[in-house]
Amino acid sequence: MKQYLQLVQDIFDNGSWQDNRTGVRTLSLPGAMMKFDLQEGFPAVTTKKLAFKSAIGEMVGFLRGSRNAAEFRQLGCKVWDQNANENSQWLANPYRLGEDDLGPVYGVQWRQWPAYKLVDSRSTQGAAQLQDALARGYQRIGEFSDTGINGTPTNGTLLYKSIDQLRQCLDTIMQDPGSRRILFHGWNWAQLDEMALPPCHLLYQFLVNQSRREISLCLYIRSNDVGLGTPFNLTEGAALLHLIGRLTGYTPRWFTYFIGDAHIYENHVEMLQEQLTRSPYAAPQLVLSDRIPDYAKTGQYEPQWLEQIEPSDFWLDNYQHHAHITAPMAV
Ligand code: DHF
Ligand code: TMP
Repeated sequence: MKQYLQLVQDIFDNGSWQDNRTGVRTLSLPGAMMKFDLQEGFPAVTTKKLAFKSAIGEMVGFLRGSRNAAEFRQLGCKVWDQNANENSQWLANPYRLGEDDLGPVYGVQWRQWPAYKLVDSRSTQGAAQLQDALARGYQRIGEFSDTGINGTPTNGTLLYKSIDQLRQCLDTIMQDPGSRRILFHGWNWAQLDEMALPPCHLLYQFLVNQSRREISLCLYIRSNDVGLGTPFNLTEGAALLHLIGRLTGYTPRWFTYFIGDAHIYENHVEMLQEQLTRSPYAAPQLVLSDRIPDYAKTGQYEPQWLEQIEPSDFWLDNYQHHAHITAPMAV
């Protein structure tokens, strides 16, 4: 994986030292991008042993809407334990539901984004709006009033429903593949204060090429720990694109990975310098279990597989890698 090593080198060459909430300094670079052709192979890091099963377990937890480190552990992924149970600020957060809770992180937002709708009392169409919203699954909560930035009062009837963003993306890929609006988002302002960690990978956009029968993904990560986080996030994004492609009948093609703050923690410098001395191996291939229906073969759209997927449905073929190395995670 040349691009990963190039990113590491770029941060060493052009990054600057920054302080942050964890107390472990980082060498940081504002803005970075990597772009992978998944037809050329799977973007697994080869200059160390990738904890592939752990990364896939994390992704499966997201698909199931998990918010609890114990559920991730059951899926073979221990990486959330520290964020759930070892950060004193989070331990003191009144929204924390107890041992192992993470708050409404990734999966909750992906599958159950809490959405509110206000039927403005000034609207002459209030009754029609209310009826329309109720018909689309919103529940009426009560009356509401607020004062906006310019002192204009807003009041009316408040409605609520949870939105399965990921399912909506799949449905749109099936129904309107030319859409440029097939995306899901994790940055929910209303709930950032209820989370153990605000989302790092937060915007996923799918792009369909109908004539080539290909699907691509653009992923935006606001903050990326290049030593530990990036190898996982690359694995998860690429595996998700393979899965969505399988369920909707498209071949996974371009995976474009954008980073806001790309950083190397001070205590990861040695691990990454060691990786720069190693030559990357050819990319492996991702294999998805035959259990997962291929829409291109069956013609049956079965989105319920998003919840039925297991970590054992994914494996890497021809994964050649250098020796295992790791480093501590900054909490
Ligand atoms: N905090 C920080 N500071 N960096 C992160 O990357 C991060 N990632 C989180 C939660 N909080 C975070 C979730 N993802 C590891 C990998 C991904 C991850 C968290 C931790 C990690 O420690 N990886 C080790 C061990 C993996 C294993 O054996 O399961 C590695 O060597 O890859
Ligand atoms: P921050 O919220 O202060 O940016 O800290 C989050 C840290 O976790 C930061 O180093 C980025 C890292 N991270 C990833 O790189 N990838 C991930 O998937 C997660 C959850 C965190």
